[in-house]
Amino acid sequence: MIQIKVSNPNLTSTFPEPPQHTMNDHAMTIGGRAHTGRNSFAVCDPATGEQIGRAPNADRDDLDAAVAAAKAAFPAWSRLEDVQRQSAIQKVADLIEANQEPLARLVTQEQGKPLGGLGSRFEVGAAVGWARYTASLQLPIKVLQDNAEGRVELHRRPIGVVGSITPWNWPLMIAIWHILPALRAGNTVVIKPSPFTPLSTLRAVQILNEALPPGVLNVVTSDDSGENIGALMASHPDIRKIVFTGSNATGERVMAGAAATMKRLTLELGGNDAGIVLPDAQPQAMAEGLFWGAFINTGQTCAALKRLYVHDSLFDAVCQSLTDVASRMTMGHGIHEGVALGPLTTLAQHDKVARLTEAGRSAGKVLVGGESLGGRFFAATLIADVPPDNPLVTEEQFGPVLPILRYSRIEDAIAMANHSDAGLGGSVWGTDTVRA
Ligand code: TXE
Repeated sequence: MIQIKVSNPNLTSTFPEPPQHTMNDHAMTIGGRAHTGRNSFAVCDPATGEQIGRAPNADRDDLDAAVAAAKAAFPAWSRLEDVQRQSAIQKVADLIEANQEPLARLVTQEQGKPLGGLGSRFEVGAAVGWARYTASLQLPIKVLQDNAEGRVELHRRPIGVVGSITPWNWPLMIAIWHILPALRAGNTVVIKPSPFTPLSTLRAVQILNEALPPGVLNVVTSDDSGENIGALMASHPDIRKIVFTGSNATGERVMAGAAATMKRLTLELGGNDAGIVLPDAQPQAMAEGLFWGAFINTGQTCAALKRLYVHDSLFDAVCQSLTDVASRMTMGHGIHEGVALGPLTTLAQHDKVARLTEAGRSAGKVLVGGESLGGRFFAATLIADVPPDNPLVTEEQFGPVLPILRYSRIEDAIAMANHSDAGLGGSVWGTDTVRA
């Protein structure tokens, strides 16, 4: 065990010895067959920086082969009876469930979240749940109008090849969110995971192919160092729709790239969710819920709580109870049981969190944490009385740092919460749920 003490005496972060990795090469799946590509790139464990495997570095030809395979598989897959696709997706859910533990370990190794708690076992379990839910969906013909003037029906039809581009924060669950609704509706898919977390997607697609006809689901991986495969997907003439989860800036590029081919788009981009604590809330009772709302996956979650507005009357009590919870959390290598918080997945993300923490510190009061613990580890940090126009409040920190702001009139809290051009969610905390 390596123990690291940071400036706050309450916060002791424990770094267990890193596990031994087995070096694996992972293949893409194109047309139901393993495909290694001409080159490969290293994938590293964010907790140690050490290489845990290599992924194929796809070029334009590999992408074209994957799209061609998906296009060729589309007619037969889209003509199947609906119940046949439902049963294939049920089988997919069974396969993910049967491989839950190895997939969870792969997610922890390449992404950093702990195995337990709200970590990678939770992520793979959620993927199983979403798969079963998607399989259960009915796609009935909907009658929109049926009267003397006429009858109008809504029919849902597949559109062809769907391209999926995923990020590194919840690589497996987001892959399942992208892939399965598209397949369920009769489309075929080419997925490209983030270069930081390609291994769990490569493995999951291999496994899913056991339940699917060849070409229905294909995967390409790239480290974006040569031709940008995501950008090529956005402009590809044989891809009819892109589903993308990632940053605003890349989302804009996907939209621009897709314009010439008039693709349909689903873009899930940055979030900056506000939480409002009402005067009738119970600080101690809600402290764990608030903490995990913000710090799940070390804060690297699209719809995590990213700024907290607390009523004056219980500001100090909320700060204290949140500090107590944060101080109890163990940070370390996620592969070890008992670790609650892992590292940031990328160095860029670590540096972004450090920059925004400095901005928050310059204007507010650090209650706990406030600094890097070395490598990609950053201490769970709470900063009180941060002004509303501080970058830590206005930008998406996407890390383990929560600014806490004070309000006295609820109208002001609502105005501050709404003063943002970002999504994605929000929360209100109190005991009177009708008032909340
Ligand atoms: O995302 P990118 P990054 C936010 C978060 C984070 C920031 C940057 O704030 O700090 O984004 O993360 C592929 N055309 N979120 O740099 O670049 C890329 O290979 C098409 C919030 O990792 O958006 C990867 O597969 N695709 C978000 C995917 O886009 C391109 C979750 C996402 O990478 C491309 C993740 C291009 N030109 C980050 N360039 C959330 N809210 O959930 C790269 N890609």
